[in-house]
Amino acid sequence: MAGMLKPTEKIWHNGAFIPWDEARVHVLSHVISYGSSVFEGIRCYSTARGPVIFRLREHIRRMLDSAKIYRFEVPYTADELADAIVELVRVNRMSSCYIRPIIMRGYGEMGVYGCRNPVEVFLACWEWGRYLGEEALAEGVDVCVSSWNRMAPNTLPALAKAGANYMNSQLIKMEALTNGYQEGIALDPAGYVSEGSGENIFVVRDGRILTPPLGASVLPGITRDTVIQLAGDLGIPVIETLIPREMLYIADELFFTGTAAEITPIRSVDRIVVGSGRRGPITEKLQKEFFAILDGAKPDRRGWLTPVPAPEPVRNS
Ligand code: PPE
Repeated sequence: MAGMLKPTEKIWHNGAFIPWDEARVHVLSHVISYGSSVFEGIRCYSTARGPVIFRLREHIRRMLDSAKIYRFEVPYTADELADAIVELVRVNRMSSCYIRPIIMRGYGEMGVYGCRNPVEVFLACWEWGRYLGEEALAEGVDVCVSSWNRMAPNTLPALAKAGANYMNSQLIKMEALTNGYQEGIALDPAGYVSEGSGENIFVVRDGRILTPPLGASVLPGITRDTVIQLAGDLGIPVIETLIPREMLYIADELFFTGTAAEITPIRSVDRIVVGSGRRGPITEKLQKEFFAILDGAKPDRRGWLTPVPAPEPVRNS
């Protein structure tokens, strides 16, 4: 995750491509004071047949769901946003990248209400490497249980991927890094396992996979859904159930899922070694299946990949 953001050429703003440096908002935009944004994180992978965007439709659907929860009126359809995102990757000539669509309430009135402020839509992309460090995918990460809980039901809606939720994520992440861990696992308000600051979590025990249900204040992760489907294909049972904290310590395997984190093994929790202390066999099997689909080695059985057409050739004059 370390390293400065490396600019790409263009950012899409309300229907037009503008230069990276011109994608600005006014400091008194509604979003700055009141956190009124919803966003997505999407990955585009490089394959022999060109770049492919992973589960684009599902990400756009979740963003429009987030917007609906917060009464944003978005002046673009899902298809328009999908086309714009494909075009974004194409015009920036990316072979692989991370895509960040953002919808926010802009500049206009002050005050909490916000519904009379303009809704601004930005689509940006850049190169983003391994989220939890270079070795994380193979070696696993060391994590803690956070002293911060996820949001209580009916406070900040967890099903919405809203910018404001990430103030809670920041508390979890800052505490974890301050204490020498790579990530924190938050519990829900009842004390059951919820999720990482930016990842869903899975527990493997006795050949079965457990993951917290949506009611445990988790983001409905698209990688979470992917892993549930892939485990089904591999004949590994998955149960969505409340998970007590101590199950983390006695798990055979633990792993995070997320667009940025992909499938990252967890090798210790609160300095208690998980299983063998290295990536477990079920985690590895799921990773292999996941990456085989992403790099085109295995067929895209469910239409998860959206191809990006080749960019215009660079003309020498
Ligand atoms: N929970 C949270 C809180 C979360 O932020 C993410 C994604 C997930 C679960 C996994 O969801 P999905 O990506 O759909 O599988 N976190 C994004 C933001 C990371 C960031 O630091 O920014 C991501 O992984 O892109």
